[in-house]
Formats: sequence, C-alpha cells, structure tokens
Amino acid sequence: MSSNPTASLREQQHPLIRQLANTIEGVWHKYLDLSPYHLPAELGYVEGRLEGEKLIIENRCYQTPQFRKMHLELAKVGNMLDILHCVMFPRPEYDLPMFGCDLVGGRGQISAAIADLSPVNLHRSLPVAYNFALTELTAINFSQPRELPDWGNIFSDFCMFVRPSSPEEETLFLSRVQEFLEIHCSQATSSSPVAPEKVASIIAGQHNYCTKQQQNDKTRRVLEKAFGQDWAENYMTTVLFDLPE
Ligand code: BLA
Repeated sequence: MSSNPTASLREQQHPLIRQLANTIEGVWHKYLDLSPYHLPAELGYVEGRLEGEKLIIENRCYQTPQFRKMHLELAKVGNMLDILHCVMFPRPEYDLPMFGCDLVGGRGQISAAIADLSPVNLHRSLPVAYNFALTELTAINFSQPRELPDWGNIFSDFCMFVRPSSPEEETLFLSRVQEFLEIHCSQATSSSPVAPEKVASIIAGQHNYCTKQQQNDKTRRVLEKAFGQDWAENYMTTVLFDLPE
C-alpha cells in the first residue's frame, strides 16, 4: 500500500518524516480517488539558499471529489532543517475539518510535531462522527508537550503538539496521525454536501484557518531568509495557505 515508486527528498530526511510522508500517501491512495492538482508551474520543486546551505522544497498535490487540494510538502535545508508540511483543504460544500500536520527537525531530532483535524464550520465544532471516533482513541501522554502560539486557537481539542523524545514517542505520533487520516478519509468519502446556505460560513472558517496559519513567523522566517520577503509572502498565500474562493 505505501510503496513509493518515485525517489524523493524523503530518502534524505529524518526517518519520522520519511515514514510519515509514506503513511500519508498510503492512506490517501487507499481511501481516495486522487486526481492531480496543479500548483503554479514554477513552485512544484524549488531550490534556494539559506545561510550557505541549499534549501530544497518538493511538493506533491492532489484533489478528490471532497477535497479541493491535498498538499504534501517536504523541505530540507542542508543538514540543518528537515520539514514535512501537509494540509487537506475540503471543498467548502462539505462540512469537513481541515487536516493539518507539520514536522520540523534538525540534526537528528524532531523539535515540533503537530497534527490536528481542525473544525471550520460556523460553530467551530467537529462533526459528531469525528468527535465520537477521536474520543475512542486511546489517550497518549507525550513527555514533552508543546504550547501552541497565539494564532493556534484554530486547532481542536484533539490537536497533538509535541517534541517527540524517543523512538517510542515518534512511533506513537506516527500511528496517531495515521488514525486521524483514516478517520478523516473514511468520513469524508461517505459525507454529503451541506445545504447551500451553509457554504458561506465554511468558506469563512477556512479563510480564518488560512489567515491564522499565515501568521506563523517561524515558517515565514525560513522562507524569507532563503527566497526573500515577496517570494515568502506569495508562497505562504498561494501554495501553503491559499484562501478558498
Ligand atoms: C513551527 N514551522 C515551525 C518551526 C519552523 C517551521 C522552523 C519552528 C520549529 C520549532 O519551534 O521547533 C517551518 N514549516 C516551516 C516551513 C514550512 C512549514 C519553512 O510547514 C514550509 C515550507 N504549520 C503548518 C501546518 C501546521 C503548522 C499545516 O504548516 C499545523 C497544522 C503548525 N508549525 C506549526 C506550529 C508551530 C510550527 C503550531 C510552532 C509555532 C510556534 O511555536 O510559534
């Protein structure tokens, strides 16, 4: 299921990033009917320089009947920084949460591992079936939980944000993300469009999600240092967190 035909940046990345990238694509291929999503031509594979090191970004992007854009990005700065970024943007006709995940590490240690299914409807509540399935998952106690930044009020109560402190915790994180994705993809494929009058509030919720994520200065700083301020702004608002129509 998760065999990966194309060689990829992940082969040179932290094992947790490689495993998570394979897991994400494995679940996507298993549950969903994927079509290509075309990113702006020049932004699929990008190289820049950061503090003398080469920054490489590799993007893969798909769409399905329920998701307007499913984006998996891998990035690497020499041997200093390894990044996995993934967001699944539902089409606004569906009351589905946003799946988001970010892994950031360097020199053999993942410093930030975050994953969530974030609600975007008017009440900022997850659909009942999600709540039920997520509540059923066994609780995990990570030894180094991390504090969300101010803009992080978009995330749900099920959000995991940790510094994994051992191979065991890395495996726990990986399997929990797989569980999130399996719940999400199976719920999504059996969901129906909402009444037309609800679409506007879902668009507004996705808009809020993207606007908050664009405030992540840590992401912006890495991109600005390698590619400049205008490029970083364009990339954050058209590739990472573009606003829904
Ligand atoms: C943190 N993101 C970070 C950090 C860096 C990046 C360097 C700091 C790591 C740390 O504090 O240990 C950098 N992340 C990037 C870059 C890209 C990226 C350059 O994705 C892309 C090219 N970020 C997301 C998504 C989520 C997210 C989808 O892209 C969540 C679903 C969250 N990243 C996130 C959060 C932090 C973070 C909450 C911590 C921010 C903070 O502590 O201020």
